[in-house]
Amino acid sequence: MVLTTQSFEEQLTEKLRSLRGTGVEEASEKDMYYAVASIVQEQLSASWQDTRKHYDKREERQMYYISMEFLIGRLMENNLQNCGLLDTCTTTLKKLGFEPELVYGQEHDAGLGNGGLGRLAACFLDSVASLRYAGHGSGIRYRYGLFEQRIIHGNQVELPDYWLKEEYPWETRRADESLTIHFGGQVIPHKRSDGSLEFSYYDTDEVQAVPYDVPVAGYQNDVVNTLRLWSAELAPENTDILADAEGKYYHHLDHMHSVEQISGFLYPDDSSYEGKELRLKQQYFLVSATIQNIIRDHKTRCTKSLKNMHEKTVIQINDTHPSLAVPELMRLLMDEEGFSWDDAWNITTKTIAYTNHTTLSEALEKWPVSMMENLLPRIFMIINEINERFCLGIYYDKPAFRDLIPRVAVIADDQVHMARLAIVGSFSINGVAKLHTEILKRSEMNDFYRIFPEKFNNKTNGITHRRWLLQVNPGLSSLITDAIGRGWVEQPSKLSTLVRYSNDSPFLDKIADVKKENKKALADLIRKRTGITVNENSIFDVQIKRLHEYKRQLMNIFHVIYLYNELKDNPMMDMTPRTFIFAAKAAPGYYMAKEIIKLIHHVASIVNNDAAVGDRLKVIFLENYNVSLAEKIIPAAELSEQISTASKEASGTGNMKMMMNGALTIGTMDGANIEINDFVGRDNIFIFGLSSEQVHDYYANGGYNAKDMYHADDRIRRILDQLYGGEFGSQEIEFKDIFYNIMYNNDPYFVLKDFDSYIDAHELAESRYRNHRQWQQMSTINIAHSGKFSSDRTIHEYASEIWRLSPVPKA
Ligand code: T68
Repeated sequence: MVLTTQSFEEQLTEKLRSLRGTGVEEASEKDMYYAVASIVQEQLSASWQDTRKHYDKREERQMYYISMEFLIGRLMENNLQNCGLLDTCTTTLKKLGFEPELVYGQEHDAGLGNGGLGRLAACFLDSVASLRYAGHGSGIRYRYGLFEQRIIHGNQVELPDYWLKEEYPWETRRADESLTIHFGGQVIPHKRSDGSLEFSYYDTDEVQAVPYDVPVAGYQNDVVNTLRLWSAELAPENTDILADAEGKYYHHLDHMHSVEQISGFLYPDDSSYEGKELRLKQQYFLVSATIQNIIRDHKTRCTKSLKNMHEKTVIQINDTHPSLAVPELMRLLMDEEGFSWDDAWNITTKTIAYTNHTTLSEALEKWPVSMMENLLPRIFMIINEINERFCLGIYYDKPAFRDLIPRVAVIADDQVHMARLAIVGSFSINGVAKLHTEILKRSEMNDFYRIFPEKFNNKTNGITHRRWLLQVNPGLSSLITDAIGRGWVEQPSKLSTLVRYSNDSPFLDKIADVKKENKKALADLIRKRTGITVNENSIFDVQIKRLHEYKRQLMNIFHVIYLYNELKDNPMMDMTPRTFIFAAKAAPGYYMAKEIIKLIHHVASIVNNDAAVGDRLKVIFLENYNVSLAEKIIPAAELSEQISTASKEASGTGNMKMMMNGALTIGTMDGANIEINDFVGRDNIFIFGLSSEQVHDYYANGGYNAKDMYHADDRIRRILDQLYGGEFGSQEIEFKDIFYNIMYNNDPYFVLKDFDSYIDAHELAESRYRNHRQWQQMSTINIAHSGKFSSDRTIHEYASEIWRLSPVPKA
């Protein structure tokens, strides 16, 4: 039911009174926020129930997306938009004297993810619902999300992100659907009458998994799917166990205190794994709760028997973090449902599909056998058997591959290799961009590719254009709609018709006006948050993403130092003013990343305060990067820095978001940049640097000689000397570890090697920028081709090629 402005206002007044005990006049923005949220939640709830009932009745296949991270950010505007109330609400709030942005801004970001992988999961949920697919998200309701970043004297300081401090209006606790998860204990085998074995468990520690459901509304289509977030609680029957726990008093006390830690916090590493037992507990907790839930769902909507489970269900695991889904499904099918190994294996390997997000070796998860055995004894037995059968299978059935066995064994060197477990136990393995999938096939997973070529496929990432264009950039969205109609909102491929406007002067002028407005808004935000006034006519050059050496924020700041040096040497230099905007969190234990943050701040403090430079060069670091901040920066970006060492960035998704908002990419031939380049053409992107093959060859031959580069290139030598002992160092701060890493660790990410071509690419970008019309044309062409990077396209591909799902017809 669509609400009119009048009835919306009436409902608001009523909600303020009943929920917050206040009237419009005295209401705070927070009161208003909760009142609006309650209206929206009510609007969604009928469709939510209908969707659930509709799915429960349907025997058709359903998809479950298991992910340790869902970086959903704020939901208010998204939900308002998807139920068609955004304009009504915004108008009403204004009429009542409220600033809508301030009201929506009351929502604390749900930061239940680190970066790209978690945000991808959130974009996928939006597309799945909007395209009417029966898909569910399953994750953990961490009490603390990704840490809040503060910068103190240039140093990153981490504060806990207690996002649930105030009531979260979108979730519904469903204690009646709680499930029990078992850890530790003993496994006892028993012989059945037919001689086969069955297993029972004793002395396990029990944890309740309590689901909290968050609605995922499709775009104005009455579909409301569910993101189910599991919270760990002590099982009620366990609370008085201390009395009769002979000799186990301290064990139980310990257990009682540790249970809630399982969903306590999100691990803040986005590119390396930490072998902490608590992380393994989190993984098993999520997987066991999800798979038990799936089995329960199957029994409700299909048959009591799970024989046909693989026909009715598909499970996508987001990276290897949920790989225990393989042995857990085996366990439940065998131990609880009475299936034989072979039948259970047949079902499992036809149900699970795995997405890989990285080739970085430090991110490959491995768990010590002893840890797995103690924490999950039955699961470990099953993994052992999976491994034995897999290795024996190769030995006898594929003798040509016998020599691969030590490299593909699921258990090797006393560790369980999670990627190998995921590959062996699934029917599909996909990379997240063309190049990434090729690298998996050709090198990182080549052994497996030779054994199971049919399992490998590519699904290039995407982003939801409804959040990342329609919602965050209303100016550009209405300009597009005025030009080509509203069809692009439901069919983003239609954005390509914008190409026609790339020679249309009035349109190009409007594109420029919208960008100008967005830059002004960002400049205001920068002024509010940092006190720095930036030149609104400067090029807004943006690099926003997690801080990692491979992403090369260091190369970006070196370029800033280079420009600064140029300006100092030649004060009359004709240069288009630039504002370099950074935002990035470093993993708390990642020393080099934190040094780079410190360097960016140090350079900023010198450059921004040099009167000789004035407003021709500014360096801005916005702290606490999260989804909401990205939403403010991206519409104002003009140059999008996607400068990873080629082969290292699996895909990237910020590249897509900025392109969709009219920024031009300066980037390496890495990840999805390659596909962006293919679509927009070389004239509409600034490509530089080594190719992935060249990088690969250098690594194979021990790298290149960074010291030679230092001696050969005056610009580089000057910058490095300035860091260590020179004017960018000081008594207290010297960036000697950055210096040493480049000089004596041979510049592992090729910052110096790519520097010259990076400068050239920037010079080309600057010269293009000077020709305003040409820049707007390039920008328009980028927007026009960005429809291919909508997650709708990605989800269609997953649905037709992996999940074999069709959209659910209207009820
Ligand atoms: C990112 N990976 C890729 N990982 O780096 C990026 N890792 O290229 C890609 O676009 C994106 O995934 C989506 O496919 C991550 O974000 C993590 O966040 C992560 C978290 C925990 C452990 C390991």
